[in-house]
Amino acid sequence: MPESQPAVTTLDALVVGAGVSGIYQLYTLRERGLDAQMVEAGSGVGGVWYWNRYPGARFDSESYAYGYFFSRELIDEWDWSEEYAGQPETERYLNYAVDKFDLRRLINLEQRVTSAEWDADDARWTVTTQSGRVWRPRHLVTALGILSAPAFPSAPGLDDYRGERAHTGLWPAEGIDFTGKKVAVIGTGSSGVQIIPFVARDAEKLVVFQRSPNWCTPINNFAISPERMADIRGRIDEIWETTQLSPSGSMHRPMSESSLDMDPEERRRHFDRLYDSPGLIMALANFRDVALDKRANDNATAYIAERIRARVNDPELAERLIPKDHGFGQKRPPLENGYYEVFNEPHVSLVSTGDEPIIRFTETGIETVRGHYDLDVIVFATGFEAVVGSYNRVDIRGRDGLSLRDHWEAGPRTYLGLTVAGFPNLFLVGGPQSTTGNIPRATDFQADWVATTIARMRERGETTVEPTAAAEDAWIDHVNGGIVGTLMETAESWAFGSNVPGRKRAYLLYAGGLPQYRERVRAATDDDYRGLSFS
Ligand code: N01
Repeated sequence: MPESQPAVTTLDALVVGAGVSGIYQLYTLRERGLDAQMVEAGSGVGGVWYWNRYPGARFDSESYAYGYFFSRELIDEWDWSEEYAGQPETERYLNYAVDKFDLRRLINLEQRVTSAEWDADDARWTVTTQSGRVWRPRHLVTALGILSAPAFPSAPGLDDYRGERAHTGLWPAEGIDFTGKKVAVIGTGSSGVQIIPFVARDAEKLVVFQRSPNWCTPINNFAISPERMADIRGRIDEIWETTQLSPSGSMHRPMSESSLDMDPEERRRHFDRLYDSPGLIMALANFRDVALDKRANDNATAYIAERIRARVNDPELAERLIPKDHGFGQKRPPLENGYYEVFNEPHVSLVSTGDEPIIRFTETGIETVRGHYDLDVIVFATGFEAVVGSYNRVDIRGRDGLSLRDHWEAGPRTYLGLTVAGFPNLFLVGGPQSTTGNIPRATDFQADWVATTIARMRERGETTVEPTAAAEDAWIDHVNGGIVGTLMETAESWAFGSNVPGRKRAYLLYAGGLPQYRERVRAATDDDYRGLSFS
C-alpha cells in the first residue's frame, strides 16, 4: 500500500466512545462473537469520568446502582468506598472493567471521529478520525454521551484572556492550583455547585457568576464500610430489581402518598427526613405529586427555599441564590456539599449576570456593566451542548449524502432512540429520545438490544437495518407527548437545548421513565421488529 494511503480496518461493528455505555456495548458485541472495536477521542477510557476530572466531581446515583451488573465476578471484586463515589474512583473502576474483560486491545485511543459516511454499494460505514485512520464497519454504534460537547459563553474576548482557564468538562489532568489566586467560576449547575466549595477552600478570592440559581440539596454522602459492601453484594439482585422498577433507573421511586393529603406539620416532617437523606431522595423519592401538581410542587419548593435562607447569613444574598423562575425538580437539581455556606465567606462574592451582565473577557479578567474583575483563573462550569451536540460535531452522512445535522435541524429524530430513518446500520446508545436518569441503567438495555439485533441479522444473512419514516414520526410524537402536562415542560434547561443560543426548543430526553421505555422497545421487537426494515 502506498504510504499516503491511510490504514483501513474492516469489521462488523465500530463503537464510538469509551464511556460507561460504550465499554459495555463493546463487551456485549464481542460476547456474541462479533468482530468489534472502539474508537475514543480521549487518551484514556471513562467518558465523562475521564473528561470531568475537576475537584468535587462525583456520582449522584448510588455507586453500586451505577456500576455494571452483568458480571457477578466484577461485583464481588470491586469495593465501592463511598455511597456516591468521586471521579477518580469511577475512572479506576471503568479501567478495571476494561482490563478484566480484555477490552483494552480493542480500544483505539486518541481517535476523534470527524466523519462517518454510509456507503450503500458495500453496505458499510466509512468512519474517519482526526488522525486520518479509516474504519469500515458494517454497523456503527454511537455511544457519544449526552453531556460531552462543552459549551462556552458567547461574550466576546475569550481569546484575549491571558490567565489560566479550564472548562469542568475538559479539566486538565495535571489539575489547577487555586491557592492564593483570584478565581471566577461561571455557571451554577451541577458542575459549578460541585467545584465551588473546592475553589473557595483554596482561592484568595472567588467570584461566582450566576445566570440562574438552582434548587440544590445536600448529598449527605457517607463511606461504605466492609460490612455494608458485603450487605450490598448480598442484595445485588434486589438492587437490580429496584433499578428496573424505578422511572430513573435509580434506587428511588416517588412515594405513593400525596403531599396535599397531609397536614402541614406532618408534611414538614417528611420534607425534613428527605432533605437529610442521602443523594437524590428529595428529588426522586418525594411525594408522588411533587413532580406533577403545581400546588404540591410549591410546597416542596417553599420548604427548600426556607432551608437555603437558614444557611446563608445575608438575606439579600440568600434571595439571589433561590430560584424564582422554576420550582424544585423542574430542572435536574444539583447535589451539594457545603455549597450555600461558601457564600458566608468574606472572600466569596456572587455576581448575578441578569443584573450585572458580562460585557467581555479581557486580557486580565472579566468586564461587566459594573466594572472589571481582575482574575488569575476562570473556571467555565457552563455546561454542554447537550445530547445532540456530540452528534453535531461529527459529519454523519446517511443515504444519498443526507446529513444527520440537517435531519435533526428542528430537533432530534429517532426511532426508539436507537435508530434513525435514512441512516442504515447506525445505532444510538445513550443518545436522544431514550435516555434519562441513572445513565448505565438506560444504556445497558440498549446495548443488549443493539448486540442482539446485529447478531440476529448476521444469522439471517441480512446486511442492513433502518427504521421507516412513519415509525420515526410516531416515536417523536410519543416522546413529545410524554413531556406534555409535566412540570418540566415549562422549564428552560439543557434538556430542551435552551442553554444553546439559537437552538430550536425540542425535548431531547425521554420523560416516560425507563420501565415504559423498555416496554415500548420490547413490544416493537417482539412484534417482528415493528417499524424497522431489514434487507
Ligand atoms: O451544566 P448546566 P453542568 N453566562 O448546563 C450557566 C450532569 N452532571 O455541567 O442555567 C453565565 O447544568 C448556566 O446558566 P443557565 C447533570 O445531569 C452530573 O453543571 O443556563 N452563565 C448554568 O448555571 C447536569 O444537569 C453531575 O441560565 C452561564 C451553568 O452555566 C448536567 O451534567 C455533576 C453561561 C451550566 O449548567 C450538566 O451540568 C455534574 C453564560 N454565558 C454534571 N452559559 C453529578 O453529580 C451557561 N451558564 C453526577
